[in-house]
Amino acid sequence: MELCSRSLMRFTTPTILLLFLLSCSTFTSTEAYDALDPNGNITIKWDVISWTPDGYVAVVTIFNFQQYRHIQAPGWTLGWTWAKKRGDMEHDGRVPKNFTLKAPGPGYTCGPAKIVKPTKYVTSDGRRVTQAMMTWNVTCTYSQFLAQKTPTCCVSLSSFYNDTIVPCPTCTCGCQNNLTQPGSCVNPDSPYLASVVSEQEKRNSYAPLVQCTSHMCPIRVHWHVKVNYKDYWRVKVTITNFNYRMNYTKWNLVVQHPNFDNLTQLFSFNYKPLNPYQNINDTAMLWGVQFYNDLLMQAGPLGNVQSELLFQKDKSTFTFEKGWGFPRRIYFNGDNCVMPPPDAYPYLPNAGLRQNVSLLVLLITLLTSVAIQFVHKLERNMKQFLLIVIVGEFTAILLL
Ligand SMILES: *[C@@H]1O[C@H](CO)[C@@H](O)[C@H](O)[C@H]1NC(C)=O
Ligand SMILES: *[C@@H]1O[C@H](CO)[C@@H](O)[C@H](O)[C@H]1NC(C)=O
Ligand SMILES: *[C@@H]1O[C@H](CO)[C@@H](O)[C@H](O)[C@H]1NC(C)=O
Ligand SMILES: *[C@@H]1O[C@H](CO)[C@@H](O)[C@H](O)[C@H]1NC(C)=O
Ligand SMILES: *[C@@H]1O[C@H](CO)[C@@H](O)[C@H](O)[C@H]1NC(C)=O
Ligand SMILES: *[C@@H]1O[C@H](CO)[C@@H](O)[C@H](O)[C@H]1NC(C)=O
Ligand SMILES: *[C@@H]1O[C@H](CO)[C@@H](O)[C@H](O)[C@H]1NC(C)=O
Ligand SMILES: *[C@@H]1O[C@H](CO)[C@@H](O)[C@H](O)[C@H]1NC(C)=O
Ligand SMILES: CC(=O)N[C@H]1CO[C@H](CO)[C@@H](O)[C@@H]1O
Repeated sequence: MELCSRSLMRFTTPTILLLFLLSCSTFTSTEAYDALDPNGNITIKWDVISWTPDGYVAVVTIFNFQQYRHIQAPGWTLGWTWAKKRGDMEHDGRVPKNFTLKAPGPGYTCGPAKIVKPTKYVTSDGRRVTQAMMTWNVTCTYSQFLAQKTPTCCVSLSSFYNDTIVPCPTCTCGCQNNLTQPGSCVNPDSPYLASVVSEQEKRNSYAPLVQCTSHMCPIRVHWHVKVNYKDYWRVKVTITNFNYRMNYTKWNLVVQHPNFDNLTQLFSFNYKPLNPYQNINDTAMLWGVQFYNDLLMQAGPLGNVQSELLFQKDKSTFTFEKGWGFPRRIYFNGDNCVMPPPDAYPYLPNAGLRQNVSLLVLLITLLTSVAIQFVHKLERNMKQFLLIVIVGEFTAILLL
């Protein structure tokens, strides 16, 4: 990802020169254990490349091996302490220890520096291979629990088969509280909106300034089950930014749903299946199309991006019952989005009455589906007309 700076040079003590490289293994993933990215970690490689009379020169490379957790503005910081001089180092080299990685906030835990096989370098002409004098590896893993972050993202749900729109749970990311924290959120129609936002910008903090909502989250992901076809079904996903202080560049969404093994088409987002467990393809990473919607603009009329997903039904597993059509898990930029409680999901009308399928019901279903397929090809205003006619005919048949 682009959020990696190429190389950073830093002098720490006068005796040790460190050259920083941040390796961005493409668009690549962590909680200390994240079920969707079990091998995700950040690895710091510390290569001593030459000895100097009073110390050494080292190249420090940071590899982000996480599938979907990238480093956001204002960037990362790496800290460490020096171990006491050790007799087993031939030179007066100093061993770094107790690494702390902020990327940018807390959340990462780094293990000890381990001496590993020295890195080999191929010279630029490709003819010689040199090798580091010494190499240490440090592995850092992320834990959302450790980050002690309040949620930053929530999910709302709706469907074509039920009018109910299930909103994000109230107070997911905070509560509106005019008494103790006036100004904790902004009303979009406030005449002072512009001045509040620019005031906050001057303070130069990265704390979100959110639009007043019942959930108070900077990000909401809405999943709408839009259409049911014979062999396919269609979902519309909308990501809305409620934060007036953040343009999310290179955002990403991780979605877990069992039908991702048969995703047929995806509009206006990029897609990559994540296979944490080889043979289960139920998780996907979605991200924006460059120059089109890879930038999720700050709160306001432009602060949203959307896509439609077309899934092929697997007749043995597909159902709209029991909320099957809704996602199991959603992450925005690596952070878990809070879902509404399962018992609030929109459900199929008359779900309780379905056991008694009479011949009449079968007949109605058959005729309606024939009618609807036919009508699909016609204009919208024609549709109502035609449906009425067919229902009329149907009534006639019944009366006969
Ligand atoms: C760190 O991630 C890489 C790539 O996924 C993996 O090969 C390596 O084993 C991981 N390291 C640890 C200590 O988990
Ligand atoms: C490691 O660093 C942290 C924070 O800088 C400090 O609280 C802790 O005591 C250090 N641990 C060791 C073993 O030096
Ligand atoms: C040390 O880290 C680098 C970069 O991830 C990796 O290529 C190397 O295999 C690691 N060494 C060991 C012994 O894990
Ligand atoms: C907070 O204050 C604003 C304006 O003063 C008002 O419009 C809004 O309804 C208040 N919200 C709550 C939860 O009291
Ligand atoms: C977001 O981008 C727009 C257009 O580039 C810019 O006007 C606005 O100031 C940016 N907002 C933030 C919070 O960076
Ligand atoms: C999972 O997805 C990968 C990559 O698209 C594909 O190669 C593999 O066959 C899929 N496996 C299953 C079980 O769908
Ligand atoms: C739609 O789903 C809600 C639950 O979210 C339920 O209370 C309501 O009765 C359902 N509507 C119909 C028409 O079944
Ligand atoms: C469905 O049929 C069962 C018996 O076959 C009956 O007890 C039940 O009341 C019926 N339910 C409805 C909604 O008609
Ligand atoms: C209906 C359908 O196409 N099902 C396929 C979904 O994907 C799995 C795994 O790729 C296939 O085995 C199914 O046949």
